[in-house]
Amino acid sequence: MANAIRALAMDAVEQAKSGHPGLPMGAADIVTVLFSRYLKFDPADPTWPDRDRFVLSAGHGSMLIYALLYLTGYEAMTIGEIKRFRQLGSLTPGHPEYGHTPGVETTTGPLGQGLANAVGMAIAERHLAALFGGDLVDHTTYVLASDGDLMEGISQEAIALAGHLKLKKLIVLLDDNGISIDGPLALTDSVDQVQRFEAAGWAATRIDGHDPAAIAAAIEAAKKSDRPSLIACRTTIGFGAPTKGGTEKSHGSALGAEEIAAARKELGWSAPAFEIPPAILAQWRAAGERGRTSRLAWQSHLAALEPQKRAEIERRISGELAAEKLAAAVRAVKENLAAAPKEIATRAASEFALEALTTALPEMVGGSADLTGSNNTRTKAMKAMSAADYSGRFIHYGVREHGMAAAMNGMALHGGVIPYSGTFLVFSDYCRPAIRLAALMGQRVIHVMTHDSIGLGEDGPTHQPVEHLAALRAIPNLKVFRPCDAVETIECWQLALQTHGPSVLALTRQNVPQLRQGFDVGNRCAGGAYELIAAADGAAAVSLFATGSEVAIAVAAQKLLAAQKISARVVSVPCFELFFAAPEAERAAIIGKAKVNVAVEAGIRQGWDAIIGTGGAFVGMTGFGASAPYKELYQHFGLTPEKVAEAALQRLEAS
Ligand SMILES: Cc1ncc(C[n+]2csc(CCOP(=O)(O)OP(=O)(O)O)c2C)c(N)n1
Repeated sequence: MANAIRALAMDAVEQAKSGHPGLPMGAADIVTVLFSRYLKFDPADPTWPDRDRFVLSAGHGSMLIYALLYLTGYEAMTIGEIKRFRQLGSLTPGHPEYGHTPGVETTTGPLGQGLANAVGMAIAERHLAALFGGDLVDHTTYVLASDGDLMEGISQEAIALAGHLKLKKLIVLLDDNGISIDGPLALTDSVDQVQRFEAAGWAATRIDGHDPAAIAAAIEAAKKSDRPSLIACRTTIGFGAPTKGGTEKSHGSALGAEEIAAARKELGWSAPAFEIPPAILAQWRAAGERGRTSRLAWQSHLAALEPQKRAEIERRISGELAAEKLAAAVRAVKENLAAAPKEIATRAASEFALEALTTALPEMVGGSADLTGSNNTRTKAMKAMSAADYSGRFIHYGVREHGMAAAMNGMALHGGVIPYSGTFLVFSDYCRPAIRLAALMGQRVIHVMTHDSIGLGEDGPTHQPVEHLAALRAIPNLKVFRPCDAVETIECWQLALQTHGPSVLALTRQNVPQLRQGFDVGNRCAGGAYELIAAADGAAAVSLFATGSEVAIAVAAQKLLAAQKISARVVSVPCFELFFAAPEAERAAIIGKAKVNVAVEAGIRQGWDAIIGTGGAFVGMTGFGASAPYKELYQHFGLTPEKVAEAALQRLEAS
């Protein structure tokens, strides 16, 4: 059975003249034992909520999972798809892609991410089991990881968090082949992974990864453990390839016809390319049918539940929001703000919003990377999640931004929860690879990123984001919200929750006035930008655009211009991505026809030309910030109403 995986991997990579045969050939025995005896899954229902998760963290070995999907009988994964490995539009892309290939649980390729996603999946499983009971939620998350996964820094954050939370249903199988691209691991690494995992609170063991009995015994022991488990499986990369096996030559290129012929001989595999002998295919298909009974039993159990409980569980699994509850929560917050306007930081406004939102939406699971008090992400009622109580809805992720962001992806992929969490905006760089993958996968994760400009003041340039808004806006399919006041903050929260993809909420440390007075039924942020204040009389000579804390500066600049008889309007731009997605005519109407466009944002100009044009004036940052009280910094860097008015006047004179 394992040789079937090896043959398919060799043949597909050979046909594509591209790909990685070494890992699937080396790890074939491990996954054969796992899929034929332990993994709880049903190819007939790839999204069965109580299935075990299998994460191929070493995504370069994608032929391993494609072979498994074909062999175990996932309908979509035909031999034709295997033959079209790495070709445009095939179900067998270079690295496994979530949402593209049924049976692929997460997109992997950037090493370390899959392992950290799996930690999030295991967290979600424990949390939901605590809420809904072990008869409905009881599955294991398995990871196949490579040496490269464990060399990446993110792996340390992931394993430390998993060990601390005692995620006993997380089992990592290490393809311990001692080879990476440059050659033997001895060139670069001398970590004892068993000791390393043990130190992080895991059960860890080392076995022969080509011995099915040892693999089975280790998995059985891991399933009984009260801790997460590492099984380091000693393997030979490219197992069976007589000259390239055991070396980096089998890692990432086609083996060549001669080597493949010799490998077939060595493995005793005489079937032609892409053909699996019927008896072996039948054994694999039988392995694929093992889970059917438990899937059906699970479904009947769900169907027999009291209707209200069942409906709630089904709603949570589907990711559908309780629309009326959300609308009522948003409305209540906005009515409250209309009745008693608040001059508060948008991070505080976010906490105010969260009090209502987390009550309305029990699926929201919050957190922070050790900045809970600064990010304002924990509401009063939220209990912390711990190894002793997984029902808690707030995760203290520790100082682990990257691991946190990747775990959030895993939680969202698992389903049943909406993860949100916090750090400083400047540390979005520490989360960026995971945010990018959330965008690629279209996962609803919400990053509260506070201290969003020089407005954080005294902590200085190391902590002051300058290029971060532009850098985040550059990621396709990510929404970056920068609300200007408490009302926009709840509106942006609503939009983030309604988005099938990731969002960043960039929020201030410093207080901002409530510019939106009165009550608006609709969500004015939904179009991404809107006219906050129209020109006082006639057509505007100047359009002032701003986001977040700088909207108040634009409003003050408008008054200065009015004193000089210059008519200006103010446009708030809480979300570029929504604005750019609006129909051309709406965008043109919001940009307006003023002679002069001026934008103000405490960040770099990059990206703004699409709104203000290359001829527009930009008042913002051109370099790093400095350490001082924030009001002085705004003066020092010229982010003031006077400078905005001056920029407008200069352009008017020049035009
Ligand atoms: C973050 C990241 N850096 C670099 C790479 C490129 N890369 C792909 S596989 C690999 C290492 C291969 O070694 P290992 O993980 O042990 O896999 P094996 O050779 O055993 O297949 C590297 C550096 C990557 N995919 N992700």
